[in-house]
Amino acid sequence: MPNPGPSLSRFLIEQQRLPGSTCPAELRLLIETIARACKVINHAISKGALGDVLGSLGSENVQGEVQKKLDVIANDLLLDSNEWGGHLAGMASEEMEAIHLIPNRYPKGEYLLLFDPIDGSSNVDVDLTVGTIFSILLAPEDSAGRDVEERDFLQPGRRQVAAGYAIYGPQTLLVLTVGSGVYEFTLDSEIGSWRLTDGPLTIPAGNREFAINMARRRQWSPAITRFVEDRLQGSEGPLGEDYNMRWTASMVADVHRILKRGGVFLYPADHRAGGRGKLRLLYEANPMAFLIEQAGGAASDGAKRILDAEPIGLHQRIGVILGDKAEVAAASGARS
Ligand code: P6P
Repeated sequence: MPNPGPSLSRFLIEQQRLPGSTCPAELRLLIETIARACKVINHAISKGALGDVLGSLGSENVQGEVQKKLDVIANDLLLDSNEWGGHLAGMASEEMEAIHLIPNRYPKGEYLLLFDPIDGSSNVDVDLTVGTIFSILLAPEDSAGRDVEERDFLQPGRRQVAAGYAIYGPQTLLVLTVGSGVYEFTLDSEIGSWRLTDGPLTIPAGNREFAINMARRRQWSPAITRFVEDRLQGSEGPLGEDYNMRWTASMVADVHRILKRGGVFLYPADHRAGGRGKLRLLYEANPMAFLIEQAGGAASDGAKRILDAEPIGLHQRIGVILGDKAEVAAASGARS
């Protein structure tokens, strides 16, 4: 990889020119708009206390979670940046109960954008890595000529045309797929340009690292309990090898680590919350599952492929096990 590699725009234009391209011009322009918004979000995060962006608003979002100032700042930035471009028929966000329609003063497009504006936002106040997750769908053909409705967003993840995340850590990165592999761009903040720095990414196999919140152990299924116990026993147990554990409380950070060095992430459905788990299907699990599968990994809810899950609600939750194929299979009940 030449360092620095091509800019995001040049990369996407070259993808657009490929025979059988999965990145038409309208999608390229939409992704460039999202990437520009993520640069502004990155700037807001980096100011921290100097920018009066830390702390909570005292309100709760539709998830019943305390809203951080940056949740709302990032949400509004993504809405304002994307609603005028003419690429979208509508948007949906973790921070908004209902979908967001494109104002009539702007042209409408054929795509639907779903996002978690700041994933892991509780980490911001303690200067830990957070991210923005996004998923892009095509609006159903029968929505042409009418306002889109929530039901138009309820598409299985296999219908995504693009997905990605920005990760605001020691570097600021954009990781993206349009269905032809996963590519990483690093923000050159001196010139404000995303530059290709890695890709196509392939999850390294055999990395013995698992990511799970051990504090929820009493709510796990027997299969998950056995999977984790086997790894905790390490070289003294049935696997005969030691494992390491990581938990960042930021899905973007855990998924990025897995894309770059392997391992497995688990936020399984547990006995609370009706057994559906914590993570949201449409704007967390689906985009991450698309990226992981494009990088040669697997993503399951513990029983079936996440990308085949048929959504029944905009904010529905789902169990998530993703990363190294063999580890996902083992956690989904197949004894490793
Ligand atoms: P817990 C952040 O709130 C998030 O949605 C994911 O980014 C993260 O993986 C998970 O929840 C952390 O959950 O229960 O460990 O705080």
